[in-house]
Amino acid sequence: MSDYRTIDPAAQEMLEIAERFGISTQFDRYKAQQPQCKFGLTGVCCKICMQGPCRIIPTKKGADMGICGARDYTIVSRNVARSIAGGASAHSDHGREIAHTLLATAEGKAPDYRIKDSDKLHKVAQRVGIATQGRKDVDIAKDVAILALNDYGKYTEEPCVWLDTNIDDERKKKFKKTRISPPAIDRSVVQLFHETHMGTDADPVNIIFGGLQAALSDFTGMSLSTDLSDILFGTPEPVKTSANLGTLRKEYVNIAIHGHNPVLSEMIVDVADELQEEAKTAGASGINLVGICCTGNEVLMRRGVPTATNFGTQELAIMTGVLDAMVVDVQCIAPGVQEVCNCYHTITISTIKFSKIPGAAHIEFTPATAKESAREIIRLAIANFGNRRADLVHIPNFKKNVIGGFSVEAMMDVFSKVNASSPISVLSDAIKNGEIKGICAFAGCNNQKTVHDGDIIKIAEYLAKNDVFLVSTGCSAGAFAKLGMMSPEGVEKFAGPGLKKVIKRIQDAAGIELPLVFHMGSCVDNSRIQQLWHHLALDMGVSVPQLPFVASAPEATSEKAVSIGSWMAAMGIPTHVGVMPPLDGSPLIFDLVTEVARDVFGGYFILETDAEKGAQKLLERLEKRAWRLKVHDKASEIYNSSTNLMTELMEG
Ligand code: NFS
Ligand code: SF4
Repeated sequence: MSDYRTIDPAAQEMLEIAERFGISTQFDRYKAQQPQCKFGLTGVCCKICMQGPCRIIPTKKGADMGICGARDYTIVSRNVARSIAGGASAHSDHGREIAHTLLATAEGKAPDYRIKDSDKLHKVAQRVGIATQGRKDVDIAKDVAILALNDYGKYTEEPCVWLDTNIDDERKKKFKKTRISPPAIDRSVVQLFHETHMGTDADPVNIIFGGLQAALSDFTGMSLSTDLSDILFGTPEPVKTSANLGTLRKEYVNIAIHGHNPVLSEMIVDVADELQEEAKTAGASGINLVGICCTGNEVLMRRGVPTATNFGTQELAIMTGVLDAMVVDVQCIAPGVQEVCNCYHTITISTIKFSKIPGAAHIEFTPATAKESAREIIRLAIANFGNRRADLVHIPNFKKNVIGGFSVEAMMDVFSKVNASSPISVLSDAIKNGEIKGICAFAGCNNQKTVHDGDIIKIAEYLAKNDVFLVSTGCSAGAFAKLGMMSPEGVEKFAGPGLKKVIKRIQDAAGIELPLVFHMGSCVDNSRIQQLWHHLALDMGVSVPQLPFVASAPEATSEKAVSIGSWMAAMGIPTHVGVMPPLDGSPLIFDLVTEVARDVFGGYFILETDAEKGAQKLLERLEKRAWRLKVHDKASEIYNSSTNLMTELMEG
């Protein structure tokens, strides 16, 4: 096959098998959907009321408006805003589940969970203003959980705690002035659906600001999700593991955990340890767990579980013929996995009341009966081991070393070996002395509109060569892990001289091997990336829009990616998206998010589908911001002026 639509060699191998057996995957169905509807692609299709769908045709008299009179800019902004609401719902509902689990744990109603990271509990409590002195962990945890749940539905107007305690004063003022600080997570999502209902808001700028308010509530939900997950399951520390389909093992009962919420996957990991003997009785050598998508990232970060693959290639894991169960919870589970299961012995097991797939087995999972359900799930996988068909077994002999587990705490711990009094200065000093040009965070998904994993790797290679420090989350992190860029070999192969020097310096001082791309977790852990830039900005004495820090989602796909990108831009980060979002049907909205946003927030979108150009633009932004920092440092030295006054006018 010459027209590979992935650069992952293991996936290429499996796609050949799919072709040989005539098994339909996302790759085939993308082709089958062509040509995709241009109205939808550019965002000018409206079907929010039953008079629709209305499509904007600028050249046709009368069709330049919807039936109700909505213009292209109203329709495009409404559609984008509704995507943000979808993303914010998914992330924040995931966070809510964790908060409820923490509360139940503190109240003794979830006996299988415990507070694993007391240190983080105390730090979070102090940050959000909950007393810790002389109090028991369970009491503190209860207060923290209730305060977090309060961010979802409080009736007062003060800012959400998990937003307010994570940003600097400059951003607080900015969000207040632009009126996008969410009153509460749920309320901002509901309000946005109201705002974008037929015949409510027609003002595109107003709608986009409503969208940004929901995007900040998305941030609020994910930041509390990360905090409370760390409290319950431990804050990630550097860990060695491996990635790609070669992590599946023929002699073992292979179970893939796929989806998002560690409330389920942590229990599966615990119980798998317990049930190793039962697997042996069934004739296997033991149980081999692998992760897919963000659950993969969660259990890689905390437990060192290998990653099998990411979003675009999830179905291919089943085609190895050795996957005895795919356990899923919520989000990013392609229903197509069940189609592939129909051709193999693999059972997909759904676990959440509101997330089922026709044809899949369902074993309900609740925090109150966590281990019991986890045992039942794993036993189903063990029982299925004997149903394998030897003639269908094919495991690509491809896996890469991974060093992951870089929470901000872990990173600072490692950096502290270079600079004990101010670990974060390891990065700010390297920026100031020009060894690195800045930092780029890779986030987001796989998207069939590009070559799977291709642009993620291409852009990272370009930036690494040009001395940009790289961090990553989500399915981008999956790509780096699978293809060897989260390893010391990646540093040797791809880092420019300055970046190599910095990584080596840290590595030598800390006495541990370091990767080229630092794995910071799942998509909700983009909150860790925010923490990194927040600390860096404080350390450098500037506000976020002056910081040489950019983000890139070369293969953005989900609504969650839209909401993450939106809060990143609102926080002051130039954010590259490598797939055209459905908004170029309105030149006004296109300008708003790529240009006007820069003047208002300092952050904005770089919409560029050509990877090489995207990479160049990201580097340019970093160089420009780094240069401005130097100019302003020099000027403040000469004139002894205060810093922020100078740079107030130099954002973006
Ligand atoms: Ni993020 Fe995770 Fe992957 Fe995209 Fe989906 S798994 S939350 S949305 S596809 S990166
Ligand atoms: Fe058409 Fe207006 Fe209804 Fe949208 S809201 S479908 S533009 S009539």
